[in-house]
Amino acid sequence: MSTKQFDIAVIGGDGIGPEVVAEARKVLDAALADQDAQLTYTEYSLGTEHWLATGETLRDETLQKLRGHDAILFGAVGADPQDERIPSGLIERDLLLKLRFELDHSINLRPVRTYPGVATPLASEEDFDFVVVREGTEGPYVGNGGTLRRATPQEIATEVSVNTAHGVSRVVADAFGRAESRRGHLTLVHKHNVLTHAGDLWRRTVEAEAAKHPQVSWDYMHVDAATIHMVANPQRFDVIVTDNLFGDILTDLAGAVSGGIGLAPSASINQEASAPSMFEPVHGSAPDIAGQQIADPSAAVLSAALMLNHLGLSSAAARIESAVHDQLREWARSQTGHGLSTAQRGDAFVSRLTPAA
Ligand code: GGG
Repeated sequence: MSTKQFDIAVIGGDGIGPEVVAEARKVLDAALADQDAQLTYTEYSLGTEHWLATGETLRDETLQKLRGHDAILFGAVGADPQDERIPSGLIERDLLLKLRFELDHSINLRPVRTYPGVATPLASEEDFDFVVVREGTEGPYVGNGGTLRRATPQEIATEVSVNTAHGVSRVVADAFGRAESRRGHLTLVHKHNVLTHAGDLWRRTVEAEAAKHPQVSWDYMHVDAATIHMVANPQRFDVIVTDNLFGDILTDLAGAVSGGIGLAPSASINQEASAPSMFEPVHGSAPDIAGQQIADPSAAVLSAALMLNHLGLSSAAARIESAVHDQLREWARSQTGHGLSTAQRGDAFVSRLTPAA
């Protein structure tokens, strides 16, 4: 039996990113031990420290090297807001967003669910399970805008939201495909009553795609209404498709209502497989708790499971997901999870892994 080799780029990034990614690697290696698949890792030290040391965020040569990997395991980025040595948002834009744009991560996939035994802040204890398909390469995140008369009372700042027929149609097609293989319902979230130009394109695109998927029902929801439903009645969602900005904000809320942002995984997918896809927790770098070994690695570990699924290693992915779910349930039942370090949590997930069939 020949062993399948996968070449993984690892970017721990800033703050708690490297800490949670180390646990994801630990669980990946344990899940694949004695299996016919093996991951090799190349660490890329990118992020705030790298910028402070070199003045560079992501060199073209580094980007080229990253293109050669099978997947990227990513931690988190974002400098400490108190750190005046680094311009605000520089690393997010010039590293994370640049990677998503350059590697054409058109689909930012963010599964949201309740976890067995894990309390949510919601009044209802009913479970829910939906997926947000966030557009990943357009919207207001493209950096199209400018400032005139900066720092004067006459200052003008613009931030243009770019929505192309190509970009919108590919994410909408992906979302309908997912709805088809799930519970058959799609919700378009936008704000087309005021963002009329982009909203019109999104709505017409969904209508056109819906005609190809008669078995999928769909509805439309303004983003403000979606925030209410996500808190009051998240069970109504199956697949949400939305733009880059709305998806970013909604999935933080979704993480919070599902039991905490520390449990929320994500995948940034290149649909054509022309470049590696990237797998990262939804949470950011949390500089206030960095280096203390108190970050929850669950989201990074669940993102690693998404990566295995993407690489076709679905049974190992399922074993990791079950290990995390079982351990979260056990911590909730026994009330013993609170004082554990990041590494102890990773160890516990490893110990919960069932042997491969
Ligand atoms: N692990 C995700 C992360 O580092 N997030 C920081 C952030 O600012 N993200 C913006 C985005 O996901 O678009």
